[in-house]
Amino acid sequence: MYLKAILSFTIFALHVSAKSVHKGDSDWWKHATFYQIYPRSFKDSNNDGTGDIPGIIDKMPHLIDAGINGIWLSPIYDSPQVDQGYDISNYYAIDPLFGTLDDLENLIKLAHDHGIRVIMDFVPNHTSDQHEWFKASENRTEGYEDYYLWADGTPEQPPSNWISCFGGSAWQWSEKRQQYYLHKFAVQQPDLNYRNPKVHDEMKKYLEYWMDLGVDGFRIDAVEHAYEVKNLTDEPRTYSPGVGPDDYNYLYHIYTDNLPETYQLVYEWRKFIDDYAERTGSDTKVIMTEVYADLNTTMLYYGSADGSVLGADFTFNFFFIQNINLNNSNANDLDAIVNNWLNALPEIYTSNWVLGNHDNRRYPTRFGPENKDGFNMVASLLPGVLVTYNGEEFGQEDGEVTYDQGQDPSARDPATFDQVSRDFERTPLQWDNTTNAGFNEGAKTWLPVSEKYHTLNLASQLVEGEVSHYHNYRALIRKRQENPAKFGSTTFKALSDDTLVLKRSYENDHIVVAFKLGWHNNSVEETIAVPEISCQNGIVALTSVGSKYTVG
Ligand SMILES: *[C@@H]1O[C@H](CO)[C@@H](O)[C@H](O)[C@H]1NC(C)=O
Ligand SMILES: *[C@@H]1O[C@H](CO)[C@@H](O)[C@H](O)[C@H]1NC(C)=O
Ligand SMILES: *[C@@H]1O[C@H](CO)[C@@H](O)[C@H](O)[C@H]1NC(C)=O
Ligand SMILES: *[C@@H]1O[C@H](CO)[C@@H](O)[C@H](O)[C@H]1NC(C)=O
Ligand SMILES: *[C@@H]1O[C@H](CO)[C@@H](O)[C@H](O)[C@H]1NC(C)=O
Ligand SMILES: *[C@@H]1O[C@H](CO)[C@@H](O)[C@H](O)[C@H]1NC(C)=O
Ligand SMILES: CC(=O)N[C@H]1CO[C@H](CO)[C@@H](O)[C@@H]1O
Repeated sequence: MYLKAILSFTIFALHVSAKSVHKGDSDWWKHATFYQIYPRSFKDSNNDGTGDIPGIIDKMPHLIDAGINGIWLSPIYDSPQVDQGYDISNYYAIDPLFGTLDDLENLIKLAHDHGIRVIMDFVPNHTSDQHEWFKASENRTEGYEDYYLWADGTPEQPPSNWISCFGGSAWQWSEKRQQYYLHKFAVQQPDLNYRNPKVHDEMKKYLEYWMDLGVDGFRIDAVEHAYEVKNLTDEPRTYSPGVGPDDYNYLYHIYTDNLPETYQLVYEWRKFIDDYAERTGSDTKVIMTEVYADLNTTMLYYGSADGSVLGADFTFNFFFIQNINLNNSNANDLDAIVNNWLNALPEIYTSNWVLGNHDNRRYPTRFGPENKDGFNMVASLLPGVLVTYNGEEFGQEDGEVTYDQGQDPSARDPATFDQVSRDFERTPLQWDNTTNAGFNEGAKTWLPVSEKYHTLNLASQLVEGEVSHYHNYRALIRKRQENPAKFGSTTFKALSDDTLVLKRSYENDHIVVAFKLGWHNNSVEETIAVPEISCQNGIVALTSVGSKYTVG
């Protein structure tokens, strides 16, 4: 069968149904959809300008309706909020900005009542400088001396040339201790010393505390930064054009990033968490790791290929984020990214697909708004786990933020604010077209609400019978639970520079996605053979917004 004249930006999924029973069931998380909530921006229940845990509780009906299986909460722990909660001053307390421990317990209970799991962010790479451990360590209080990475130097000459991810030297002089401490991020975020066994014990205590409270797993933040070489050797220069000596990319991070000890640490945590689950008879507690690295390095965080050593249940697949962009990519690039990943992943492990998060521009901005539905179809119907960043389900786009309104500590230079700032993808969720997009009751919001909310909001996409990004997302989440999506074989390939096909097959049951990309804003019609659609009785199950096809 030929698909004739697929109009530009037309995407549709074809589904042929034939009832069949699958054999054996897998772990709950292996086909799950995890939904990342950025709590500051999700829903502000007390009108103080910042989202909070009661706000998440208010929006539980939406999460249930969407059909997601788990929420992952970006950090809500006690924090001076220098880096929006990634600078933790107490791992055992909830920041009052977000609510109380009772609120969190209520959220966990409510979520569990609806079959939704709760994943907490685990931020092991550093603490806040306001943490008691740091105060004690700086003071050389007995037992705490080596909780952080301290090194000698003079106020003029730091121990090495290492650079912080936020720019400038990664070393900060402490008058009090008369030594330098390492900070891979902000000055207020001293790095913990993982060569100290006491730090390992502290982290296990922390994991256990939250598992006792009922959380279903952890997303481990920035784990690649946990270790650096003992001898503190200078890193070599990259000699990249236009990159200054304060810029993180001035150096190759061969001595501070993704050291072999880092995988060992993940393997150690995995064992600890698995042992806990076994001891308490609970379901698998899932571990997801955040690592920006090449494909081979990324795979090492899963564990060994034969499964004799296990690491994360999955480590985020950031290749859509790292390797695809609107201006320079085409269907062949997508084909390569997906197939390279699937080929590199040892068979025993579970794949995962990520389009965006709180650290990268929203995907409609990176891939073009015409491709919103197409990418959701591909990401949700490829095998394995789907991770959705809040707002992606209805196609929220980047907000508009000026330098003066910016909150991101990594974007301190007005000249590079637009390239560096992560504020654009963090503006409040656009729930409806009322005041402040329904995020709160009108108080000034921590980041401005995008002006796009008048037309781009969830409520406008709930109209029964209309094709919308949200209706498509919701349908896809359900389709993910059908046999071809769960257990089927996978074909994903470029048919031309602008067209792709994804086919999942399980016995006589097939799901086919035909995707015409809108990369180049090209509205030329293309006639193309799609041999993957060979069945006689296929029906159009979903169409993208703007498609000329109709369901049925
Ligand atoms: C600092 O060190 C002194 C002397 O060891 C000790 O008495 C004091 O309690 C310490 N302060 C903190 C904050 O640990
Ligand atoms: C420092 O340690 C690293 C890793 O062990 C090693 O590759 C490097 O050569 C050492 N540098 C010096 C100057 O000893
Ligand atoms: C990645 O691993 C594969 C298989 O072990 C190997 O063939 C390939 O050269 C590696 N790629 C890089 C960039 O190291
Ligand atoms: C893509 O190209 C346009 C036009 O040349 C340019 O304005 C825009 O900044 C580019 N976007 C990216 C992400 O490079
Ligand atoms: C606001 O949204 C509601 C429901 O989504 C819609 O009925 C109404 O027309 C919208 N108003 C404006 C001014 O867009
Ligand atoms: C696509 O190109 C047309 C004609 O050049 C232009 O009017 C339209 O705004 C463009 N659309 C996008 C999404 O860039
Ligand atoms: C990769 C990365 O930068 N991850 C996080 C590690 O911690 C910093 C500082 O708190 C966060 O900003 C990052 O998001």
